[in-house]
Amino acid sequence: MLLVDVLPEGTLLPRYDRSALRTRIVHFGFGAFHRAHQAVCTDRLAAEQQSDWGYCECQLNSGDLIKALRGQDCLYSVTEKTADELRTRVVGVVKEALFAREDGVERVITALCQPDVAIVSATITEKGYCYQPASGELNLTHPSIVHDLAHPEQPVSFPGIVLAAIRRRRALGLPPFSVMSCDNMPENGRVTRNVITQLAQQQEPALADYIRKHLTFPSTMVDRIVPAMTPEAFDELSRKLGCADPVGVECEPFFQWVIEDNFVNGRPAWEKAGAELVADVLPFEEMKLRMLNGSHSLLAYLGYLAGYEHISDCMDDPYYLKAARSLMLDEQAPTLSTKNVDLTAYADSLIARYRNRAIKHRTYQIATDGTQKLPQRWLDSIRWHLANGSDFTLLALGVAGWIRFVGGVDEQGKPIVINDPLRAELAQRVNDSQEGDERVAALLSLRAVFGEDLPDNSLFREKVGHYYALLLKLGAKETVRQVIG
Ligand code: NAI
Ligand code: CS2
Repeated sequence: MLLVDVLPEGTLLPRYDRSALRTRIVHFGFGAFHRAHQAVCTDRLAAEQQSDWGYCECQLNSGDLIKALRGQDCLYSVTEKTADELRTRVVGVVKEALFAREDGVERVITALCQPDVAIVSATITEKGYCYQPASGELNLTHPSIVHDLAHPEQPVSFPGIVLAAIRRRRALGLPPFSVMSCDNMPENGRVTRNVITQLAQQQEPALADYIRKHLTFPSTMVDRIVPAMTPEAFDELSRKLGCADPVGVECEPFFQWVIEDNFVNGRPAWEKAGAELVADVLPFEEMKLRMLNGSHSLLAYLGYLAGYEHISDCMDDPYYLKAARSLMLDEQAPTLSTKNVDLTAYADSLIARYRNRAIKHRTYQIATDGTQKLPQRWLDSIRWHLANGSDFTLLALGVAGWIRFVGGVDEQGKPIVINDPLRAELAQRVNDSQEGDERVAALLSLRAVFGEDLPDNSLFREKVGHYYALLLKLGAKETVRQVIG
């Protein structure tokens, strides 16, 4: 348990009056990222600007963290790490915490219907939105959505729960709130609006109209590398803190949060604590999703296959480093609508962050949920190159690496556990196809990911097939060396 009194000198403690905080934000997804990103920014505001914006944290699918958090007065630590510096802060802006399965979804809906609640935010991973990755539309066949359509008052999905609260607030005459996604999706505000409004449309078209008129869904670009905590990381953290903190996280010092300034019922002055409030987030998120997340995924699949456990290990291989930088500058940068940004300097700063050895960011972690990530990280860029007749070697190599990875067996013949909401479908396609061209064709015809166009594009199929064959023949390390060398 976190013991504030034993923490090392220099730890930043929440010395502000926590009882003055009000629950004005309900956040879904109390994962590593939220704890080290939005909550820290909001904590800075409370500490430095006497802000009274506090959180109710909600978990939908696992409760251990919520239990641990409640056991330590809703406090937890965030430690920023570089090779030679550690900085710990204890975050105090959480007022209450709920685990829907144990506390009951009714408690979550009641929390959302507190009159002071002005913002609902989320870091629930791409799959939490129950959308079709290729189109950004609600997946009406998703089991949780099928459930919520049948039981609108006992919903289980994020869109279903938020919708139930919107319905109730409207009936009670309470002001509407804004719903802000902080997940790595393109136009995450649009996706969030789509899934909630489309669910409403199925249940009660008048409610869908109300949402269109009265709610806003600000988009955000979020950036801070926050690896999942491992047992070893927790042990090391306990040694540094002088006590255990089961809710603690570690992250890099870098922090970026660009927010579309479009809130219906007020917002914290996040710009006073390091965020940027802008009219249009799209150029920022496109740049970040394609250059950072796109290169992360390339390193994740090809790095994992090569036996590199962490992103920083990939950076020790000069060919991998060069491949990541070349993907950013030669294949992603030209596709961007971003203006007035020095993309070379941006790429160099990303490489410098990837080299931070104090951050143990596993390639396996980044490789999870590939079906939800590929469209925004690679596939829109591939479409751009196909339309412009330009080269997309590394993007095609990345897709080939993903196919090799979801094949489920590594280069040493050991099984790879595939973590992906479409894993059953992936496994079926793998099992029903022969290794080689047939496997490539089976996976590229997954239209929920590759859309209606790419599966039928012969240049795309040929290029991916070519690099897949090289990966089988030479292995990932040698393929990257040959392609980039
Ligand atoms: P995490 O694994 O620590 O947390 C995932 C959270 O999502 C948990 O709270 C979990 O309960 C929730 N969740 C998972 N599936 C869900 C579902 N179907 N419905 C509702 N909630 C669900 O992961 P972490 O690191 O917090 O990342 C979460 C997301 O934050 C990422 O997927 C990404 O979109 C975004 N992000 C993460 C960054 C990082 O470096 N970790 C940086 C930038 C963005
Ligand atoms: C990573 C991101 O897990 C992943 O897929 O690419 O979480 C990445 O660490 C963040 O977006 C950095 O801001």
